[in-house]
Formats: sequence, structure tokens, C-alpha cells
Amino acid sequence: MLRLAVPVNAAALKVAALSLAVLCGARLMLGPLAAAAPATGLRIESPMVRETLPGQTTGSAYLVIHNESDVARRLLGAATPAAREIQIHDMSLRDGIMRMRQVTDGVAIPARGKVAFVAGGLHLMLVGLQAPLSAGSDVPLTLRFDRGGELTIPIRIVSIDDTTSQPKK
Ligand SMILES: [Cu+2]
Repeated sequence: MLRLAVPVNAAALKVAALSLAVLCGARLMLGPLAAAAPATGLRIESPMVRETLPGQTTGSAYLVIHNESDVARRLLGAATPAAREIQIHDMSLRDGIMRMRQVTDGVAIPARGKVAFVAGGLHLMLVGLQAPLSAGSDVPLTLRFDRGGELTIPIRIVSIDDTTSQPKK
């Protein structure tokens, strides 16, 4: 995908992250389903992204997408102001070698089903990070689905030492 890298003002990014954190806090008081968009029947569980080191230009985000509707949906793509682009990647073991490939035709989320984006499997690859992701804060993530569905949620940046926050398959 060819796109111009737009330099993002670090201060503006911080303000955006801060206001998102405030928003997130307010929404969290509504309960565990706060990240859901009831209109579309899609609910996001345990969204997180790994913190990155200075100079690191890519990051991995994990989450579980629940489809609580009777209609199969499709994740088409994702975006965040924290990175130039997000690619959907899949890891698989083939001939004894772990391979990572880009998924370009989207991911089906079955009706009344779920799809887990986890380490060693499907994941969201943040490409072209604007700044290192530091643990403890949030970045906004927009998920784009078929039929015009779009969901924007805050994802928590988690320390590389944290082994418990990651969603399981
Ligand atoms: Cu990847």
C-alpha cells in the first residue's frame, strides 16, 4: 500500500491520547461492554498492543472480535493515528518454519462466533510507528468492517514483560 507518511505532531498525539484516556475512563464506568457497538452486534474483547522500543517501527496488536449478531461479518482493515498503516497478518507453521503473511482479503467473523487475534496467529501489525508505544497509555484503534461498519476503541499499550494481558485463542 503506497501512502505518504504524514508527520504527526507528538504533542497533538499526546493530547489525543489523553482525551481518549479520559473518554475511556468515562465509558468504562458503563461496564465491561463499553467497547461494544450494539448497533452492529460486534464486541471487542481484551484489546492490547505491545510497547515498543525506540527505533522500532512496527508493533503488534491483539484482541478478540465477537460477533453477537446472526449475520456473518468481515473485518476489512484497521487504522490508528499511531502508525502509518495497520496490516492484518497471520502466522502459521509450515514445513517446521513459522511464517508471517499479510491477509489482504479480510477476516470473516462468523455469526454468533468470534475470532481471536493473538501472538502466533492472526494479529494486527502496526507499520510505520510515529513514536515508540510506551506502556500504560492508550492509542485509538479503528476497525473497519463490511457493510460500512466501523468501530473505534482505545487499545492499552502493555509492557513487554506483561504475559497475562494478552488474549488467548
Ligand atoms: Cu505481523
